[in-house]
This record gives sequence, C-alpha cells and structure tokens, in this order.
Amino acid sequence: ALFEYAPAPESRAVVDIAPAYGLFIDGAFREAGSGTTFKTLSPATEEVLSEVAYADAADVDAAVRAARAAFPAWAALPGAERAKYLFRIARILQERSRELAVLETLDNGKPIRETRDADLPLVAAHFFYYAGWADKLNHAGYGPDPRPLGVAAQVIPWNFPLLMLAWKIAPALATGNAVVLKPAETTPLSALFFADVCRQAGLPGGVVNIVTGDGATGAELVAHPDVDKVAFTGSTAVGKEIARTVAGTRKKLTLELGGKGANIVFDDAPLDQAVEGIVNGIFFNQGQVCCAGSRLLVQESVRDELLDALKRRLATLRVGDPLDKNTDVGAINSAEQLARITELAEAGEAEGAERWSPPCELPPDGYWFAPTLFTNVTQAHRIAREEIFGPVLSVLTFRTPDEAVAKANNTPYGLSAGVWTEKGSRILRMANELRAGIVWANTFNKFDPASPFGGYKESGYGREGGRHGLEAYLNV
Ligand code: TXE
Repeated sequence: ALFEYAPAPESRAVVDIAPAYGLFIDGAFREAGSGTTFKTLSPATEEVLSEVAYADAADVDAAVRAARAAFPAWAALPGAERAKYLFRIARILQERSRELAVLETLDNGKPIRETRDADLPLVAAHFFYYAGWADKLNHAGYGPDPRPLGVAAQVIPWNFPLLMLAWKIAPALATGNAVVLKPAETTPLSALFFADVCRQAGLPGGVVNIVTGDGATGAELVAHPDVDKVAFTGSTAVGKEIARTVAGTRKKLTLELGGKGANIVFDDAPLDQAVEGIVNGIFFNQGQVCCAGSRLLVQESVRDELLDALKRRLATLRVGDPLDKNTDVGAINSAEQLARITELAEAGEAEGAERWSPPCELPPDGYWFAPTLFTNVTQAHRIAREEIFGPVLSVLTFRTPDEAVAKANNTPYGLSAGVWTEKGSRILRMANELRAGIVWANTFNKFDPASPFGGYKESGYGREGGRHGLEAYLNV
C-alpha cells in the first residue's frame, strides 16, 4: 500500500486517488502503528474511494509529541515569517483548487458548483486573512505581545471538511500554535491533501499533524494530557462530552455546535429575493449546515404568496450527480445521516405536519433525500425543535415582530437567523433581540473570514473568524 499523498507536479490536474493514505505526523505520511485502516465511500455512489489509516491512542500520542516538539521554534518565529508560510499555503490552495474541489465533492457528496464557488475560495480567503494578522498581533487589541497557547487539538465535522480545517488551522498557525487535527471519518481526504499542501509550502514538520480515525480517535486527542487547547465543531452531544473531558484540566475550549436557525420573512420583504435566500438557507449543502435556515417564519399575510413562489422555485432544483456542474442538490454525506433525516421527517408527518416535495427522481445508489417542505408545523413538533441537518424546511407563521422574535428564540440553539424586510429600523431591532451569533439581513449564508462566527446558548462558545477568532488561540 502506498501511504503517501504526493501527486507528481505533472499529474496535479488530475485527482489521482491512490488506494491508501497515511497519517501525517512530523511532516511525513506514515501507516498507523497498528496497521489498521478504514474505508471511505462516495456518498453519491457508495463506491469505495480510499483506504485511510486509523489512528489509535499511540498514533495520537505521536502526533501530539510532534506538535509539542515543533511548537517552540514555530512560536518563536517572527510573525512576518509565519505569515509567509500562511500566504504560501493560501496560494498553493488556489493553484490546486480544481483538484481539491473534485476531491471534496467525491468524498462529501456536495455539488461541485458549491465546492468550486464557495468552499474553496473561502478556504483560501481564510489563510490570506489570518496570514495578514500574523505580524500584527500586537495591534489586535489584546495588549502587547500576546502568546500562543501551545498545542491545539482540533476535531472537525464532515459537512465542510476543508473549510472547517481552514477555520481552525489558519488562526492557530497565525498566532504561533502547533496543531493536531482530526477530520471526520467520512471525509478525511481533503485534510490529507492539505497535509501535502503544507509539505509543498515547506512548513516545518510537526507544526500541522493530521490524524484520521473516528470518534474514539477524537476522544483520545481531546483527552491527551499534553494538549493546551481544544477546538471542536460537531454535534451538541459530543460537544458536551468534550466539555466534561476538558473540565478540570488546563485546556482552553471553544465549541461550535448545532443550530436551528430561523429565516424570518416580513410582509414588506422583496419576496422573490426572500425565496432565493430561503432556498440558499436550507438547500445549500443539502441543509447539512450548522447555521442553516431550517425554520421559515413567515408573516401570516404573505404566507400563501410566499409558499406558492417557494414551491415553484423548489420544482426547478436539480438533484443528482454532485460532479455535474448543473447540480443544485447533491448527496447526503452518509447512510447514518440519511437515516437521521428520514427519521425526523417521518416524525414530522406522524405529529401532523404536512409534507411536500417537488417531483424529483433520485439516483438508484448512494444517499439521497428530496428537497422537503413541511407546513402546518407547530413549535412543539420535533421538526421545529431538533436539528435535522438535511434538506428539510419547517414553515411556521407569525403576526407581529414580537411574535417573530419569541418564536425564533424559542430554541436551545442560537447560531444564526435571517431577517427579510425593507425596514432598516426593524432589521436593527431584530438583530438586537435575536439570540443568535449571526443575523443576516436580506441575505443568508454569507461568510467572510473577517466576520466572527459562533453561537449563543447550546450552539457553543467562542468565536471563529475575524479578530475575535485570534483570541481563541492566544494568552492575552
Ligand atoms: O457528529 P459528531 P455526527 C450535528 C448534526 C448531525 C449530528 C450528528 O445534527 O446530524 O450532529 O453528526 C468526532 N470525542 N452536526 O455524528 O459525532 C467525529 O469523529 C471527540 C452539526 O457526524 O459530533 C467527527 O470528527 N471527537 C455539526 C466530529 O467529532 C468525537 C456538524 C463530529 O462528529 C467524539 C456535524 C468524541 N467522543 C454534525 N465523537 C455542526 N455544528 O456543523 C465523535 N467525534
């Protein structure tokens, strides 16, 4: 087996999926100590994509040791020198973005148009943005000479594999930390590709380490005694478990967990624009987005008009082959995730909500779920309360702004919200009253590396992105 991911420069235009990939520790790929591997599948076809090394406690320990050994020299580099590495990584990511986009779409199932036009540009933008901070930390507002924390353990999910890596690794490196990152078990390939990018950029060995495996691997990493900082994005249940593991240790923790975002449409909103925002809010990445607009709150007076327009629009969505540039809705990432979505949609019907999907033919193999709309939803229904993490929209109504705020805030989560109205004063008022880390006005799912992102309530704590994202990796 070839435990190496280093395509020859002349073959870079092609994603050449080798049969097996190794762990990336101390600047080199290697087999797991136990020799154990696991398979990754294409969610669109269920074909085996690759075999990946499975890291156990000993491998995690090797990765943390490599990071610890690399940390002092990396932290001591002048910021301007660290910035050069980050700029180099950003440029290589841009140069190899076609290859990466195809790889990410194969591994995750998301439409190539999204990977190409959203994920990859944002990934490079995060490295450029944090490269810019590396030599300006004295001016970040945290006082003179803020220091890195040390070794950061980062555990990320499968919905935006490379983008979540960028959110975590770019600020950690800019501030002088060394990193051990564990990608999700269903989507490890772009992180291993990124390891190759680090090598190409000449990043010193041990500054970035990638350990592939499952939840047990993640648990080993988080519990490792020589870790100074834990950053996690994933389910609220696992986030709580990690908080318990970290409690009583020296480790600093940031958590980015689930959401149940409300997209709130007032009767004065530009409805055609709102329809686009609703579709983007819940069908982008098949709704597998922590800040998805999974609850539509529409003012009663425009309910029928908006739903008619929305249904017409949903009928035009093209569901299918993620590698087809015309595809709008791709595959669900895994059989487990499909089962969760299916179970919650069935609960919606059983509890009396009305289910609707446009006519669409789903491919025979792979994991698919048709775009789905539920009306007659009450706040007590599970589909109004629980994160579905799929292409399923629950529609509720309201009469007054107060009622809209109360319903939007009636959730244990608090990650995102959208407000659609012509009234500027109403936007400002809603932004103040909505208990959500981000409130979009007349748009949805807009991301920018300069903007902090994170949750209220059970959506987690800490911020990623922007100047605030530096703080999670600094002693100030
Ligand atoms: O998440 P997990 P799953 C939500 C979404 C989804 C549900 C379950 O609602 O349906 O969570 O998804 C690693 N210690 N979100 O099961 O298990 C795991 O290997 C340390 C929202 O995929 O949280 C993976 O790398 N690590 C979310 C990562 O945690 C552990 C994105 C996420 O997996 C671990 C994903 C443990 N004990 C799911 N157990 C968002 N906020 O965007 C698992 N992991």
